[in-house]
Amino acid sequence: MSRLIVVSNRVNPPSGRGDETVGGLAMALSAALREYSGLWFGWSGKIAPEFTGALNTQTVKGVTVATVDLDEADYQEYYNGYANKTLWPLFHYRVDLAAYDRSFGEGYDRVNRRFAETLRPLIQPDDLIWVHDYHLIPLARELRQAGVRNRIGFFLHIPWPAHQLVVTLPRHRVLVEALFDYDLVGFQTAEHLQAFEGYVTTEAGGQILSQGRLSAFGKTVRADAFPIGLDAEQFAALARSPRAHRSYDVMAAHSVFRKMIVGVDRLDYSKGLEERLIGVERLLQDHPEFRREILMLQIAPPSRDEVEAYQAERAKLDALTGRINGEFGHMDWTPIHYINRNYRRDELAGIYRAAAVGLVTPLRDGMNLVAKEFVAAQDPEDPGVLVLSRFAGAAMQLKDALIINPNSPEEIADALRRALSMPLAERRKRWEALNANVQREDVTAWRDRFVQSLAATGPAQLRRVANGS
Ligand code: GDG
Repeated sequence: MSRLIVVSNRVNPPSGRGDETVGGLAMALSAALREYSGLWFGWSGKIAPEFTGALNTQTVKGVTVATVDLDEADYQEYYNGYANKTLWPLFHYRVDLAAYDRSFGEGYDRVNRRFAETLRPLIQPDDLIWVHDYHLIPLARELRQAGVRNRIGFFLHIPWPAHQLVVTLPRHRVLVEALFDYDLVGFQTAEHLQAFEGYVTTEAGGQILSQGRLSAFGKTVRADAFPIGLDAEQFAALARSPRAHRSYDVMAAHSVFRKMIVGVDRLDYSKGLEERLIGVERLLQDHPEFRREILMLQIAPPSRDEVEAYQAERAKLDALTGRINGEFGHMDWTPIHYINRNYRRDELAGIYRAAAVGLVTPLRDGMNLVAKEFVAAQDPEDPGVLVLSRFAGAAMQLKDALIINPNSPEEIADALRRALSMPLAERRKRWEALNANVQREDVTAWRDRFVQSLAATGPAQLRRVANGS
């Protein structure tokens, strides 16, 4: 009889109040943990004077959560360092921003070892363990060394890059070999899976076996694509909630006689925010008929603002917004509304619904849930149009969006022009196809497929609690 243990860098289960503010992933994982009577383990987000390994365990809305504090060196070397200054830029094709500092790699290994040591006593013999994201790639290796024989799966939320990029990482073989200590490795898209296979066959001298298995380093692992989805039905319901109505009304009143283009992103250089603004600028330059007719709302809550590259990105966006507004704005019209604030999820849903165009332009993105949220929030009678970068994992599924290359301001401007002028019948047809995909391939389907694939790598049966949801 198995339980499910989820491990992620940060742990953020629903609080019991105001679930509208909790992300879909947290909700979906919590639901899985309730269903499989499991445990969620990770960093508390707190920094202690020194690492003690003391566990803080509590049960929140039926989900048992166990967290551990890290120390300052862990935070700087593992989190700010190897995770956010080395792996994140490299895996998003920004070799120019990737920092290689020996202390970062040491901190990364140390925290993974500390996680393994702290988690080890909580594991029961047939628990399934599901590890999330680039912060924790070596966790299975550390658990195996501590004698853990359970089935362990890993899901990478961000892209797996082409092998030519992976090899720019010092000790890349060690990192990739660590993935072979899992039973199942999941990627967002077939493209990321193929890139991983490319590394295994060309760099590691490995082989692609049958049934999604790969062999290298004297080990085998199952690897597959599991595109993550949205809590789609819930999100569509959020878009009809009172708070969403209020934010919808505010935006509708604000953009009266104008069409709104919306962007929502963590302030991150991978999201193509500069390229997006330059695309809007190009629309205003090349198509003066849209001046005063549109309004771009960009919500960009700051993230990782201790990392220099994020500070630099913020400064560039401040300057770019000022330039475009200065050039095109009038006393009664400001083309770009750029806001570094976090909104509630239900407010976001209303904002998406009030927009004529959702503009999603990452230069690289594992999936991009904003694109799916925009679709789920639309009014079926009068849906907005999604303009989506081909470099978002979501573009593999959302083929009825207007797909663009975000490096081309002309392509963005052309797609915006087309979206802003699109007849209702075409908008509806495209939206229906997009929404069918978003609703069908939702977060529950994703999570069940992953957990079942992991369970299928071994003999134990998952125990579902009788009234689990
Ligand atoms: C990683 C991968 C992959 C944004 N602003 C606010 C807010 N958000 C929410 C969005 C959305 C989430 O943040 C962002 O999700 P994304 O998928 O777009 O991107 P990452 O944060 O980079 O996530 C990504 C994802 O993992 C899941 O696997 O898709 O590729 O990079 O849900 O709505 N939420 C609230 N207020 C805001 O102001 N409440």
